[in-house]
Amino acid sequence: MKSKFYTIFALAIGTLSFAQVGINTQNPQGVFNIDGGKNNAVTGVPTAAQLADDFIVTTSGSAGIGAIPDASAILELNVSQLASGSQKGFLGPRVALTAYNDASTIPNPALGLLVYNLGTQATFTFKGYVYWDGTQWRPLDGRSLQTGTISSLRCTDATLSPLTYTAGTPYQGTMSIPYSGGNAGVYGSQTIGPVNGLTATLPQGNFAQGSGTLNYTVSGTPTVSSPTTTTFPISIGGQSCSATVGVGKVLAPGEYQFFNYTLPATYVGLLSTQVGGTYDAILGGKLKLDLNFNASSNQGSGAVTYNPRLVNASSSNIKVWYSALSSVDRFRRSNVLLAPGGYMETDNGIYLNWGDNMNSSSTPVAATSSSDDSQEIETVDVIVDGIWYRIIVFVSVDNLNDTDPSNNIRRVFMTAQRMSAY
Ligand SMILES: [Ca+2]
Ligand SMILES: [Ca+2]
Ligand SMILES: [Ca+2]
Repeated sequence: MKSKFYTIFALAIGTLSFAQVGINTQNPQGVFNIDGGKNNAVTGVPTAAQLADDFIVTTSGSAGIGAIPDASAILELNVSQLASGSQKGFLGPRVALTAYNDASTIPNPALGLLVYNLGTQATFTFKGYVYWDGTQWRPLDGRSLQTGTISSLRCTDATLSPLTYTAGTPYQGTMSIPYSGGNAGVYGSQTIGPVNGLTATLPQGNFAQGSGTLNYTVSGTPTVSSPTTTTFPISIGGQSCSATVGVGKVLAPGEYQFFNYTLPATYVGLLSTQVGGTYDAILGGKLKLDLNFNASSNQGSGAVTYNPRLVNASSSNIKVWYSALSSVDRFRRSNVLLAPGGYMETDNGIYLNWGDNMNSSSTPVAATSSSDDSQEIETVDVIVDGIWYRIIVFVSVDNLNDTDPSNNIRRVFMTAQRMSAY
């Protein structure tokens, strides 16, 4: 009774004398101060720790809980003085909105109104804080939560990076599929496959407003090797198509591709065997460009040491026409139906040797003859299933500027250009 009397007395005094009201305190801060813990200093400004259980309203109408509100804040909530294990959070209104643009569950929401959406309505399952932007509820990152739609999905332009995979070797890459006509709306996560041991996944996200690209993560251990393709059925944003990837690089009309390799000058065998699983000289997923080294190129001159070879790298027959012009010879065939794995050589052998200089001595020449049959280049025009490519093959032996033949290397340059639109 006694303490109540004093409190009421103090309150009355406060009200009369200073137009300030204190509850549980004779030393109110601001115009209204509840000292929940009744622990504030009787005079002076209470410490931050003493204010931890206070509710204060200032003369400007700002409110502070756990603190005298900062001058810049209309409302300050401060839990910094509460011990770890006893701290608290801000709990906003929790509602179950029915749609991204629901303006009736909360009638006429004010611009910037903030609520926590429970996501319990089947028509609007997003869980989290959302604010009203005047026309729709958006999460704090500002994206739209309307159902995402697109007007076209272009699987024909799907790309895979890295371009190729090898059976039995774990693969991780990205399949990109462009689209247009996006409404900036949201789409759910997807998992497609596995197809040929590969699974495509897409985390939930938002379409762009207009054109954009979907980036699926592709991972797994493939059961097939490129250029054998993998086809993922894609359905998103109201559009569906089949994305076929894994064929390898497909040149656009006019586009060049450079293939560069180095290998020992003494190696005998196929270039692709020497390079191994990263060998990528494959055109249109069908025609592998290979070189068959039949002898060491560590010779002076006059020896044929390799032959270019066109290989069917696909699992179906391919039809091939070619005409080859080397700097020594010329060859051609038409209407060749190559079986899967089958090959056709484009010359009777290409001169490749170390040539003039520096295997027993390093002597600059002032003048020399024009030819010694140590170097040759071949251009192959080839049509594969109706697409014309031009391939230029240039292999050199580099003696690395010393007189030791054992370190000599071959440098392989192959350039392929697609010469036709179809
Ligand atoms: Ca207090
Ligand atoms: Ca020849
Ligand atoms: Ca050398």
